[in-house]
Amino acid sequence: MKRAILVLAVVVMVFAVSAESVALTTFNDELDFLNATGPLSFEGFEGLTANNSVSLGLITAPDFVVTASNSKLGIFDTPIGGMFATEGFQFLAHQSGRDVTTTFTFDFEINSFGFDLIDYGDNEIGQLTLVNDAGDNAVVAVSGGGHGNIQYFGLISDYMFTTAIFTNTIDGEAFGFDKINHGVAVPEPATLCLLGLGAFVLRRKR
Ligand SMILES: [Ca+2]
Ligand SMILES: [Ca+2]
Ligand SMILES: [Ca+2]
Repeated sequence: MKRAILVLAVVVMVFAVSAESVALTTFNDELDFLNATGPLSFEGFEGLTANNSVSLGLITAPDFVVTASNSKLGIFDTPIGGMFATEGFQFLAHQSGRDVTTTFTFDFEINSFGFDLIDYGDNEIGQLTLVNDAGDNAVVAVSGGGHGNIQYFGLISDYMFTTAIFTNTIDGEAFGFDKINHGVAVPEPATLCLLGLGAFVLRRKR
């Protein structure tokens, strides 16, 4: 009976810590993001076949697929229109447009997703937003960056998701992705500490 009460107490403590955090944490620095998540899977598009044309509706990477509502995706191994690889030689490009979506669908549930966004918003006024199937919403980038700009965006959700949908509001806007980090972030240190304390108390009581 005492043990059951202890378990309940630990669960309540962990829940109290979780309830304080927001549903979504975003990052604009890759190092900050990776420090928060711990090791993640990486995709830099180096193993995919470069078609050097924005003519594809579907791109398949080892852990995810990317689709576009206007079917203007491509894998490039050479810079084009201010877009270029930020790792290796290859990157994913999307010749987007107003209200066009770019969708990443992962093969496994994840809670962490980060990437370099290249040459977004150098055309006209607008923004790029993201929603996922955990119900999170975020503004990924707004216009104003110069030709060839690089912006980092990372998010850690409190919930697991498999789909992330980007919506762009700028006419004729092309942008690229590289250095995709994705996977499951390790629990926060405070939560780990409480779980460890709970296990310790239970062991002592046995
Ligand atoms: Ca690359
Ligand atoms: Ca450009
Ligand atoms: Ca652009």
